[in-house]
Amino acid sequence: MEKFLGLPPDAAAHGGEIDFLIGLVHWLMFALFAGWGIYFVFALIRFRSSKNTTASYHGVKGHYSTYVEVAVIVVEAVLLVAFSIPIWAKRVDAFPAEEKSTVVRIVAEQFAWNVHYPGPDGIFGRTALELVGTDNPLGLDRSDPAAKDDIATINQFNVPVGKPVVIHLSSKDVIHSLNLPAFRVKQDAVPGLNIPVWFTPTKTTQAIREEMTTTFDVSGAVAGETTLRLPAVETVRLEKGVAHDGMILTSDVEDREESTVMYAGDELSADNVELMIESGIGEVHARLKTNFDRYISLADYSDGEGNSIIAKHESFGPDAVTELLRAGITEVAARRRSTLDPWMVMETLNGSDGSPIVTKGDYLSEEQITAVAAMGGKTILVAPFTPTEIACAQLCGLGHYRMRGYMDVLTADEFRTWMDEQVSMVRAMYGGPAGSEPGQLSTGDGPEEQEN
Ligand SMILES: [Cu+2]
Repeated sequence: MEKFLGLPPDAAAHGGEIDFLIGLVHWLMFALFAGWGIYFVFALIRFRSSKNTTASYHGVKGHYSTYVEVAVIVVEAVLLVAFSIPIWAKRVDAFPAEEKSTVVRIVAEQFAWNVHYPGPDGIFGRTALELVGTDNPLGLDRSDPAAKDDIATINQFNVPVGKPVVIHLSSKDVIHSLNLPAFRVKQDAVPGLNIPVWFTPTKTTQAIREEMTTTFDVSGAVAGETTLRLPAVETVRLEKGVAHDGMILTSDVEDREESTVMYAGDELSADNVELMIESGIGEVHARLKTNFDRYISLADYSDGEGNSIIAKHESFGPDAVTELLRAGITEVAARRRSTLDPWMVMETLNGSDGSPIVTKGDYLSEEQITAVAAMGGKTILVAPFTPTEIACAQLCGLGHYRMRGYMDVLTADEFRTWMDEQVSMVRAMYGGPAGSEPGQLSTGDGPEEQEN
């Protein structure tokens, strides 16, 4: 059942229990669904109107429905008492000793995850509200001796494998939710509360990638090469009350005083048309708002003066399309963008001269896909770049979708090396006499945000 549900890879010591329970709940739901479905069909046939011209006012006389209800309640009670409550109790009561764990504070904010490590002394430095600023999102007081070796990162959460992780979770603004799918952790972060959560990572992020390795179809990606015909620029006569749905302006529109009324890219909605007519504008240049976001260019295109509009392998944004049209370009060589999800290359492929075209650990780029296809390659082994990311599981604001942290489970050695680097960096800044400079920050080093 767990396989069938398509759960994310399980990389936590307690993950099996959670998955088992999820499986049980789904079996119960499946039984109820099937039972109700069968009864529904039975009722449709048994009580069809042609055989039952008058309604029965007596209803059910047998006791079967009561037995079934009792049975469902018993099954649910067993699920709750025998499985859910013991598993939950372990999560919230049986915390590991902090000396034997990786202890961090995670402070959520719109729209980032601030991670605070206590450093080698194991003591979290003092934080103060007055010190919170863009350079010091945790409000860490570096004049406190315990704070001098504290590490603060933004959207980068590194932990060693095989050792319990204890997170003290809080929030600076609204309710967020720390979601670590691969570690079966989901906990709301509530302003004013400090909520502890814990888990033990059993696999490194790289081991999860190895597990999730799959083949990327290079020849399929390249087979989608095509010529895109850009929508023609039309001259549109504006008439009061007439909207041109699906059309956008291709140049800024100015009134007689040369102040801009509308910008290129604005839509020809009824309101906008009316506004332009009121400003004395009779005609505009516009085009269909065809969207080529999902395509990448297969050539460099520039305008008459040689300024680049779009480079090979870049995505087409709406501005690029308008600029191409302005430069008189109506057709472009393109293919569908094939790397909507960030992939990590899992095998090194060498070209004919022996130098690598793609290297294990690379972020798979469109350039590399083209290069591998050019040397006759059909597939590349790839794995998800961020199989262990942190997602916010609360709709916490308009930038919610940006609230992603990169979590990396490292080997003990890799973690020590990373921690040593961070500590020496912080010591270099704060090791001397007490200073009041803001905290040293490292930000997430995951793949760059994809434009959509
Ligand atoms: Cu959030």
